[in-house]
Amino acid sequence: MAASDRADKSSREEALLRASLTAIAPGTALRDGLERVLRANTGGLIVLGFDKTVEPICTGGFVLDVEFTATRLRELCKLDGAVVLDKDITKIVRAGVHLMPDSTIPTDETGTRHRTAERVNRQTGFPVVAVSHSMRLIAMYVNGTRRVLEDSTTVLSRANQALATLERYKLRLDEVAGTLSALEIEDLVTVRDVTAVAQRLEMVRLIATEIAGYVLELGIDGRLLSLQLDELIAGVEPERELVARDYFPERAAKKGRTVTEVLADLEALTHAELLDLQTVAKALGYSGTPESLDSAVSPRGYRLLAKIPRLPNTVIERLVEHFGGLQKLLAASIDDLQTVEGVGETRARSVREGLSRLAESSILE
Ligand code: 3AT
Ligand code: 3AT
Ligand code: MN
Repeated sequence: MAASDRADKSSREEALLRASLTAIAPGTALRDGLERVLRANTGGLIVLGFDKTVEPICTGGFVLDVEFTATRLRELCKLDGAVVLDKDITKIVRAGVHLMPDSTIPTDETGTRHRTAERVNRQTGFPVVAVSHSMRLIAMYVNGTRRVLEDSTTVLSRANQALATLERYKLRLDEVAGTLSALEIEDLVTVRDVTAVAQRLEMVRLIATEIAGYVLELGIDGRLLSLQLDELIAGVEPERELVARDYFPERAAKKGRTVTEVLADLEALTHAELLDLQTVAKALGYSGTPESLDSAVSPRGYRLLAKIPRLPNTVIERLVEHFGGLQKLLAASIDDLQTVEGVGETRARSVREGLSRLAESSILE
């Protein structure tokens, strides 16, 4: 398989996993129904989708076409066999069916219900849920792998630990970003300072992605977590792009690399790789040798200009293009600023004042 096909497949699988976790999360009728089956202690085998790949492996049972409800699911799981739903989980299409998936499909499970669930998922691609009678748990087979559904208390305690980590990472990010601003004003930035900010931004993004997974899994029980997450990561995504654009090396641009690629390369770094500044510097487009970390660099000015209130992006673009760097912007008079298209006297004044305010508040400690 080509690398791009593999990337396609894994992003499709990720999307399916996200959709399945959302469909089965606390607060949905499906989860309510599964909890009822678990309490009724009958066990259950539920296929989350019906099409021409599912139909031929359904034998026996009853053909239904009724609206999906949690209580109907519980009643129908009292029958021997599987329940088949449509893929949007709005209808129950079959009940009491004996599923006969291809027996050559490998499975690691032992019980017949779980072996069937794994095989049907692998064969049809639809998620399959097994409510175990003997083990008292709900497992979902998605993309050929098994995920046990945990109760919200367990997931929340893990999520809260991750949230505490995120808070610490965010504090550290704010520190290094503040230092970078001060160094930019003084024109004393080295590759190491930029890389430290990029590193912290990615670490925040990584842990935020983990928490976003918990938010999906928690459904209605994750609302508070979701609010806390949004508040902590507000501005992080734009900041990643601003840093990448401020320091995108000319040399990399000449080789045909783009800022989008820089961002994708940063995103692809694992937690272990992020701990190594040289690897992060390389992703940013620098050579990444130990000496190069100490070489001086200057920002274009996107990140600091973005801190000036009510300055449209188009004007920021023109200002950077016209002046070519933050130091020239800082040295520009109101008259100089007005030579840029779209910058009248009022705007020139607000840019001038905005930059002066930033310079005053960013004094190195
Ligand atoms: P009971 O009257 O409930 O004992 P049944 O025909 O209703 O029989 P079930 O569907 O309840 O059967 O299945 C009971 C167990 O039988 C589940 C599984 O451990 C075993 N079993 C069913 N089909 C097979 C099979 N093809 N191969 C091995 N074991 C099977
Ligand atoms: P438990 O953990 O015991 O609930 P298991 O994987 O050990 O699950 P069993 O062999 O005990 O599974 O079978 C339990 C029931 O699962 C029996 C039957 O109602 C259902 N079942 C098993 N295989 C199929 C199948 N191929 N199609 C439909 N229902 C099945
Ligand atoms: Mn069993």
